[in-house]
Amino acid sequence: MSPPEEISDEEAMAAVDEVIALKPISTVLIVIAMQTEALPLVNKFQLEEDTDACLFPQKVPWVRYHGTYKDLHIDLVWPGKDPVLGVDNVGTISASLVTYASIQAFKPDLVINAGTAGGFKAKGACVGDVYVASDVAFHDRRIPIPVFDIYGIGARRTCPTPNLLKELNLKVGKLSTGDSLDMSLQDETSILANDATIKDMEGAAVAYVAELLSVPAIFIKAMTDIVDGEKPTAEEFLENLVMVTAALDQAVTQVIDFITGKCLSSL
Ligand code: FMC
Repeated sequence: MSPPEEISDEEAMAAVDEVIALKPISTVLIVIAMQTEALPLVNKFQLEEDTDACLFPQKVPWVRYHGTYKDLHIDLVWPGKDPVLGVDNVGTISASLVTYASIQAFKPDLVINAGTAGGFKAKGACVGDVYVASDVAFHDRRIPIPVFDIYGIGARRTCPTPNLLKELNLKVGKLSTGDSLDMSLQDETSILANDATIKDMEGAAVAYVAELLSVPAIFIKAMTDIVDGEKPTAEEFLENLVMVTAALDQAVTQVIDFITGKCLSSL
């Protein structure tokens, strides 16, 4: 009898990836930053708020909604509100923590980070547009030491979804993430270097955690404000938040409908 053929670790990993890519997606984790963005989706998918105290550490403000929609199990998580200030826990830190804890607890096949964002009109973005991010990177992690500089930017390609993009009428652009709603001159330089069309406060952080835990992730971002426009960002953001959330809600529903019954390799 001939000895079994040796395969390298890389070949074994590729074989595992192929099996995963061909497995139908059954569990999706939706990561959202703000309550205003989360609630329409909770209603649309008829999700229930979780009361199981053991899933997240005690006393954290994170909120999980869950349910089954067209055979797909959906967990939707939102990092809740600051217990003292009462505002949404936006930004990279809360997004990373809740993504990490949720992937560990719910073992999703796919992560969807959905939210509002700013867009650049110089790249063709308009208020109300919904984008799928092709790439993500950070714009406020400047480490001017060789190689650390590249680490700081943290550029990543997102999970490719050519069929989803063909089928749904969504725009595609690069996403740049930082922990500020406004934009300093240094941030602007980095955003230009990242070739970004979209600017948010969570995407690249969610991408980092998803990659760390080997879960594919996609990013759906609806434009509340035009970063290179005339209006002050905070004012424009607040003015459009509710209206743009409806566009986000519609796009996420289309994406979930598209995903249902498919495997990763056919997205
Ligand atoms: N810059 C950065 N973030 C945002 C933005 C902009 N012009 N418009 N909307 C956002 C998103 C962020 O990701 C936060 O979750 C929230 O809206 C603003 O605090």
